[in-house]
Amino acid sequence: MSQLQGEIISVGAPSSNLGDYVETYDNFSWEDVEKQFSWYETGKVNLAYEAIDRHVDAGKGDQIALRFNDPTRDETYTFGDLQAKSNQFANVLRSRGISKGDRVFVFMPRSPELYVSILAIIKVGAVVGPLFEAFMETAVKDRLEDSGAVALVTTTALLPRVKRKELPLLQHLFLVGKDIVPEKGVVDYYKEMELASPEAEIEWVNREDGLILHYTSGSTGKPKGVYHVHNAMLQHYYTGKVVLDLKEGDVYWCTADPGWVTGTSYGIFAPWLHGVTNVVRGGRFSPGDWYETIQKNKVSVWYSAPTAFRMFMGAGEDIVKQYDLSTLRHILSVGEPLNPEVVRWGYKVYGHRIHDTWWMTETGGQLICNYPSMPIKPGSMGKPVPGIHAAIIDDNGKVLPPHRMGNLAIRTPWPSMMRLIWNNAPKYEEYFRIPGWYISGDTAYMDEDGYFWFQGRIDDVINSSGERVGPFEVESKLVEHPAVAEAGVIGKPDPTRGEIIKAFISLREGFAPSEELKAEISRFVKEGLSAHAAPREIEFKDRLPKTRSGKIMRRVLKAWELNLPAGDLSTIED
Ligand code: 6R9
Repeated sequence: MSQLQGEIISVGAPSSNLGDYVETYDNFSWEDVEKQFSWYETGKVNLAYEAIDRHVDAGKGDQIALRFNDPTRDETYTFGDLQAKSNQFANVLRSRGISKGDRVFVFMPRSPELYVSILAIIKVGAVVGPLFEAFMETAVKDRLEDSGAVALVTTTALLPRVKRKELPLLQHLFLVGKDIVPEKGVVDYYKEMELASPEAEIEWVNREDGLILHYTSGSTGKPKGVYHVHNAMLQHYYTGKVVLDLKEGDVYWCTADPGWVTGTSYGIFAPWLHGVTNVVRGGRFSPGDWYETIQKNKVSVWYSAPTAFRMFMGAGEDIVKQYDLSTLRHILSVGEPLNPEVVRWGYKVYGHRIHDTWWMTETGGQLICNYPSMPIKPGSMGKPVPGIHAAIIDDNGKVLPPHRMGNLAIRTPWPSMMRLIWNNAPKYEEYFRIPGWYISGDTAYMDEDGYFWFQGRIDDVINSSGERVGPFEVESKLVEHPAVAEAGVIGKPDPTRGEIIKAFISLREGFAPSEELKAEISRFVKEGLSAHAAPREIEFKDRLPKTRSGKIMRRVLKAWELNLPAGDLSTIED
């Protein structure tokens, strides 16, 4: 495990909002962060006001808030435009009786209308529920039903996936599209927007009032509704400052869809709380189109995911040279372990360190990060951000010393901590079963310098002949092999060893599966990491099962292996 340590990339932090790297944050206080918000003086709280209207009131109405590109649209909106449009839609919502506390869902591909809708829902004090556009019938129904949603904003194309007859509480459908047939409960989005006034009162709320409900899958059971409140804006703002390093004039691009928490906390809230230009790109991943997005929009801060960076790595260096990426200042990653190989490759090819960040839907915002002012140890998630206290604890709540693997836990509370699992108090309490701590469900260890190293989900850790093996470490090693594009590693039950390590591998362009290659890859891990970490079995696959946020679904691999049902697949890529 320790072979990754000691390797540090520490250059390249010329400027950072956190100042020079500091070891302690004795002076940190959330109250200082509160002072950044207008409600600190006025007492009037609403995240949408802080994200949009406040900038207009401060004379920045003409600055560009949103640059939207997809294969069919290329549009720019100022903060003034977003203020007017979100006011218009707020008025449309109110005309149908939508008010504070109602759950209103959005179900559409990335588009300016999606961002306007989310802002408007928040403006009227309702709780927004984002659904990923690729959800099919059951996934949509489960979430609308569980949350008791009263309204849904969707497109004519996605409408067939909404089983209205089975959802008695769903009274209003706001439809984005052409030729909408008038019908009870159906509102033509474009038509009503044209008629609506661009002026609207904001619903002032309390900091503890509902903001957003994100459904996320656990290892078992149906997806859970993770409920966040307006107070989360403290975390969004603060991490936007010290982790994303956002500054006046930045052009920021977060590649996540708002159906996932990264696409809202960091695809909407953090950048707009800072008043920077937010780039949104619709459509599918392709290395050329994505580099083109950076070049065309002059992106300076880029937040993406390991799966994308691995695909860029697979696409090679030559394509990078065809684009001007010189505007980039800061690159970040989230969602799954960022392999050291990818950090090294990014540093070589982009000239920037890719900064890993760790957090979860439940945490609402970034907690453990490589912030720009600190030296990076490739493979580590970094250190807790100021204001956050993280530790490795055992199942009884005892804090473990450095290098001992255990539960990654966070001292409660922090501003963006989830406040509820909708309709499921027992599930919520499970996370807080050890008094004073939030138990993440991830395992990790901390090194002597206070850096955290991700090991796996509790249920993914492999025990082979009494040796604990974190699948991430094996996967990281595997993708360093020139033939390996992606790898997923599971523990396969074995009568003598408890479990053996089995790797599912997709190969890079130009490599063909063979027994020789299997042996060579296994030897590569044995020689590069350790004998007990080397896969005893390898299976080549054209593609690996992934969630739409890019995580390799080890539990699906495990189900394939054991011939078991794969469980809830509502978040699988396709
Ligand atoms: C933001 C987000 C959360 C789970 C989390 C962990 C994994 C996220 C990671 C990471 C290793 C990182 N995860 N960031 N693992 N290194 N930097 O991804 O939320 O979709 O709820 O997933 O993702 O296992 O517990 P979410």
